[in-house]
Amino acid sequence: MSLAQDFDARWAQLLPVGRSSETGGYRRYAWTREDHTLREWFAGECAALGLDLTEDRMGNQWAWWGDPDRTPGVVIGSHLDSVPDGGAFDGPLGVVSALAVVRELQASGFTPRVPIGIVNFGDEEGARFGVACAGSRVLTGAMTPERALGLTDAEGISMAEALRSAGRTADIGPDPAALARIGSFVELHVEQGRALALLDPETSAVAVGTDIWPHGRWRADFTGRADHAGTTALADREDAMLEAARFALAAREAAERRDGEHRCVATVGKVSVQPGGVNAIPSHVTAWLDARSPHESLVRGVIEDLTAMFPGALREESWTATTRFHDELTLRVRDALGPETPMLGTGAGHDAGILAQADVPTTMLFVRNPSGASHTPEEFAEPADCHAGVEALLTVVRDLAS
Ligand code: HGY
Ligand code: MN
Ligand code: MN
Ligand code: MN
Repeated sequence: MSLAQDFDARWAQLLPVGRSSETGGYRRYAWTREDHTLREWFAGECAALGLDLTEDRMGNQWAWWGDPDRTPGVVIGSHLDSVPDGGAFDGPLGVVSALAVVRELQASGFTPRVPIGIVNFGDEEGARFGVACAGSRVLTGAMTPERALGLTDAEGISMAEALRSAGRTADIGPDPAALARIGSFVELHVEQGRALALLDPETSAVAVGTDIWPHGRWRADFTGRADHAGTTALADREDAMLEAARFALAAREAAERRDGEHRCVATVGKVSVQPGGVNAIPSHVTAWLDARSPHESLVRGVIEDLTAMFPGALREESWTATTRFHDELTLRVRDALGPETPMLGTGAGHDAGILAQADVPTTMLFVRNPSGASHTPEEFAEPADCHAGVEALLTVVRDLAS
């Protein structure tokens, strides 16, 4: 079986899991039934390749070809969870490619100089508990276990409870031993903006990552007073939604003031309204803000503006500083793929960024996405470009593990 055929066969296996028949999008949240199915699938595929499967203290899955005690090794992989109504590629493309690469290396009789690992990071999107890259943040110590366990989902279920319901222990924590096994990490990922889509279609379908924009998530709480939507005069209302609406507009304007050549974006993509009745005046609204820019000072400026306008409302949920991938590794990967390979920074967050922050030599490969869209079912990569991505990953792993 060719590398492309093997990739296609694995890809097809994943497509039905957590897919909405209405939108074609995916809902694969941490520690749910879908997540369990995906973790079992990953474990099964790794077992079939004869890999040694372990979990770190946060439940991230690691599969090693070669003796894990002879590490540090070369690690590839990504995540299998999704945002609400996400696309098929964000995450799974990297995991499926990694499995196909290892099978190809085995079939071709390659003898790795160091062990090769495949990782499936848990809870990358933070779709359920609000903090993105929760798996890698706890692994590296960027988020404390106490904080992670206390995060709650939309139903008020804490991560601690979710772990227990999934039949797991809540004894999570940083895992320096698991981290020390990673000599280098290369995460292959679908491109999530217009950058590669804007390249000439004749040029490379694959780019090498250079950096991740600083980005963060904040939560803003607005309190009003519940009352009857029909009988309460407008003048007599304390409607929490109005403040939340002003907040969303103010966030947009604060980003716009800083946007331009230097790019700055802010998004209120999630709100929760209490009591949540069509005929009740909102007594409480929580709005979540995501803000990013290539320049930390611009994001900080947005937050300062909003803090001044809405005193006491804002609370930081997560912050990731500017991340530059490992220069030497990035250049080596680029050289392995050819000097014409484009280099690309990204406004999207990744587990690779969290590992880079923890001083693990890390870089990324991006596969062209002609829609430029992501976190929506419109996200797309041509099969030929996916195959080019797997080939590129194969080339890189051969180089790094020889
Ligand atoms: O939100 C993000 O940037 C992501 O894709 N995890
Ligand atoms: Mn994503
Ligand atoms: Mn992703
Ligand atoms: Mn009534």
